[in-house]
Amino acid sequence: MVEVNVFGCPEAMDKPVCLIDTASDGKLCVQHSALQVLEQIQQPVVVVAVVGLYRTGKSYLMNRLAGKQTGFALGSTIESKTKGIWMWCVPHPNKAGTTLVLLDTEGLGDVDKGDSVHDTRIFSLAVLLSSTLVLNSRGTIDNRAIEELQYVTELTEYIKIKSPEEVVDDGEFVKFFPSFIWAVRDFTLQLKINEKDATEDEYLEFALKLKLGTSMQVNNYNLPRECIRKYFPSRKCFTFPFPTNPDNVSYLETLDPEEISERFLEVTNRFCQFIFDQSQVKNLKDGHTVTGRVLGHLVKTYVDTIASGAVPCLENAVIAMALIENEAAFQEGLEVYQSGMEKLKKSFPLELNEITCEHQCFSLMATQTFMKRSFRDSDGKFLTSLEEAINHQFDRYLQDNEKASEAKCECLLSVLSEAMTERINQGFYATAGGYNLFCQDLEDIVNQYNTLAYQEVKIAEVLEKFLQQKVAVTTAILQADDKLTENERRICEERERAVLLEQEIKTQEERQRQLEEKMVTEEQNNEERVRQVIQKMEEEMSFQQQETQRAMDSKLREQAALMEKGFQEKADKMASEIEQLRRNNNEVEDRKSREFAQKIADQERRNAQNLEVMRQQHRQQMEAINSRPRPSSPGCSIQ
Ligand SMILES: Nc1nc2c(ncn2[C@@H]2O[C@H](COP(=O)(O)OP(=O)(O)OP(=O)(O)O)[C@@H](O)[C@H]2O)c(=O)[nH]1
Ligand SMILES: [Mg+2]
Repeated sequence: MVEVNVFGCPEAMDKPVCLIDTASDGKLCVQHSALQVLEQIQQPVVVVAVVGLYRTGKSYLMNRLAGKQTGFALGSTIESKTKGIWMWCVPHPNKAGTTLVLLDTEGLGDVDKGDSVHDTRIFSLAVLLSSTLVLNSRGTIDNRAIEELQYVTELTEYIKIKSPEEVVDDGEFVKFFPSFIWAVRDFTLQLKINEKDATEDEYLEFALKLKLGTSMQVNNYNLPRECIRKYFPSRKCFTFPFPTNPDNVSYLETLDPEEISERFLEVTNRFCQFIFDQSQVKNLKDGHTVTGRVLGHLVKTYVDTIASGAVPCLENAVIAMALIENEAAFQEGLEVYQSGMEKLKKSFPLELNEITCEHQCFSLMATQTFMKRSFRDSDGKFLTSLEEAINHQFDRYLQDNEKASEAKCECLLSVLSEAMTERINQGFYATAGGYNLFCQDLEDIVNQYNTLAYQEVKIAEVLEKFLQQKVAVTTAILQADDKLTENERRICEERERAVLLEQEIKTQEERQRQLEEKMVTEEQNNEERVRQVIQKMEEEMSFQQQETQRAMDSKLREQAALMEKGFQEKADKMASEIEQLRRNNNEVEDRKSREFAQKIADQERRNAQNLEVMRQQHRQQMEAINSRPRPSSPGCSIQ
């Protein structure tokens, strides 16, 4: 099992594992242990997949990308070696905090196997899962090499963008497809076009040039080329010379560097460096960054879809991912809040403002954590659930704090009144002048209590209860005090009631003050949440724009190239695709703007509703306080 450190980065995946296999019934299936590896990688991933005919050195090249001589198994016979899709996760050599996921795929076109549907599935999975697709072939990029790439022309049957039922909609593939690199192995020709030196990229462009004409033959010639040009947002080519002398080639992985051609090593290094520098982090449709964990879900979703006989659909995958990720984002956010508050709970009872302050801080952290992971929570359903769950928990923590405070206040009063209770039990106050003594003792207790418990949320309520409990004793002592006249007794009784009433009002005022404090916190929290929602929405919008821009640039480049080469009709078709892309994008932006406005409005409405509930409670408490007759002259002792 791979070790993963606290940052969710694989530290010691010392060899590749099988990610997708073929079950005995011939269906593709995901390897659970590989998903477990991905599940633990919380970092964004750059995914490089290699595809191509069998026995062309794909696994060897992937090992070079992992910086290793061995790893993905190489075969030295003519039989195909790699089966299914294998995966190797290594720390990205250039981009800190990013994991490089290498996907080595089963060789295509194995005559023994002779299953082209299986091959196209492997090919389309590599396209769907990678951010950079390396196409590996041997010899030259001639017509045969391109014809062998029929898989590209079949992608419209194997990948859908919006719904599994849609008829061909490949105009938007470029938005979601990986960058494309053609690695030509054992390239022995001179890089010259029309007698002039050419770069590797020019060589690729030359090979992908379309032919003028409309005959079936020309169409067949053009189709794979058009697909490559149209689907992939960027193209790059590397031509590798023969790696070593023919006798050694089967033992490449065991050779010392001196035995490998310098030119070969130079191209290999340049190839690796290009991938390390230029390969982008994998994004989902809509721009959400793919982490190892999300990649695992993606693999499972796509493979299960294929195994069920359906066609993987990008939009459905995003919806499925959003559901999984938003649910997980909710849990993660709540855990952040809970673990912070649980630590705080150890120091309960605390002053209310200490708790609200910490609540504010943790609930902000929880929302941030949620926002970081969530995406496409367009109606704010998950964010609302998080808010509600946090508020619910907050109320529970407040109650826990109140209970702790109550226990502390009760304990304090019991200690402070111990001597007085003793005196009551001994009949100490049951004498002439006893009432006055009792009142003085009680006043001392109350004063000390107020000094010691001034920070307690339950200070007033517990004192009120304490005084209520003493009413019977107080009355008995008052009645037993012969020193007092009937009239004085009445006055005293009157004062006793006033004291109780005053304490009751204090309790309510304290509750009111606490509610006000909560309201202020809530209002600040709401403002912050709205700010975070806006920020997240702007980020999503900007991703969307970048994605469209990338597709637009690629299409404009293709259109210009077509016009230059005289393919007016194709260029016009491309122009209408560009127009369609622009229209779609405008529609999506409009829809998103409306969704965003709605989401903010909903958020604000919810905030207002919450506050209104509190305000109402506040008003009711206020009315209760105001409806109480105010005590005229509080005090408990007759001086
Ligand atoms: N001629 C030549 N042979 C190579 C090159 N790179 C690797 N090989 C050798 O070719 C054989 C097959 O290499 P692999 O890396 O297993 O090829 P593969 O494309 O992964 O093969 P499959 O998994 O069967 O599709 C091994 O013996 C390698 O040593 C190369 O650039 N040129
Ligand atoms: Mg292989």
